[in-house]
Amino acid sequence: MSEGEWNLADFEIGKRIGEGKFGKVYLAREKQSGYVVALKVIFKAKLDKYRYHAQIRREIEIQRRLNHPNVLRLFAWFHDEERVFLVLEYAARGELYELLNSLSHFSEKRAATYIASLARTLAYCHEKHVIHRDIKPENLLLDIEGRLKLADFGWAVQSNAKRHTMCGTMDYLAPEMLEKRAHDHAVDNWTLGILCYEFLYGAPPFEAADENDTKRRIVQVDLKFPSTHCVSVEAKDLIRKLLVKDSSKRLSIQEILKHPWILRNADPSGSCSE
Ligand code: N15
Repeated sequence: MSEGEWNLADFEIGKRIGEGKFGKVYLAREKQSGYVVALKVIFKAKLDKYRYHAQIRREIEIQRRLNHPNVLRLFAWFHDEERVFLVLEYAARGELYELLNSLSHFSEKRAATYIASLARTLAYCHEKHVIHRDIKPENLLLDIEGRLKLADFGWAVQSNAKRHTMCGTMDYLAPEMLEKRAHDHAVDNWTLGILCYEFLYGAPPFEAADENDTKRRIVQVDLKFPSTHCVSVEAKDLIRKLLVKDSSKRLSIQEILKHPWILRNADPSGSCSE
């Protein structure tokens, strides 16, 4: 697909494959090339003017600046009177979240492979001064080869200074965001710890009956490793070194990639076939 002016008539629309905050996602095929994409349809009426301009435009700008094999591509966008259409990369194996649900939890090999590939992707984003801030299984997709694709930069920010704003889903939020303190790219490293735990145990570590309890558990770093799951000492070591309250003491991305658990378990190809 090349750059240019696109419109809805250029696409054959297939089944619905997703539903997000702002719109529905359909499988679609560009008629001339036969190229299969994910077409996201956002009704302008569902966005007030401020959000439309501020949020969507910002997301488009962020996505445009990122060109990495593990970042879901935004190929083009266009709009008509009522709708905005985003032409997105199609990830054939769908949501990581679904896979985690169906397997209950991942093997150490699979978990380490995803964590390593996320760490490399975040290193790239951070280099481009983008903090994702909303990494969670729902925002992770898998391509035809089982490689991870980071999608949805709905909460991402371009980081030139430390930020003070509050947003996102509780379970994945770092203490400094919950406490509305200044935060930087280390919030994404915290989230890697949360995800690593969730991949291995099937549920995030600070899950609780209500949001206040979750928040309390996060700010106290009330971390427990249930013995019902057989998780290696090295995996727990990595999780403990990421879920550290003081953001300056968390493992860096480079240290994650050199951690013995990653070196021992992660598949360098980034896809897991077991
Ligand atoms: C404003 C703009 C630049 C934001 C760009 N990012 C997004 O819109 C984030 N986003 C990505 N929102 C939805 C998607 C999305 C892309 C959702 C699902 C898919 C997608 N590509 N491929 C899929 C997909 N493939 C599937 C295969 C099987 C079952 C479900 C699937 N979903």
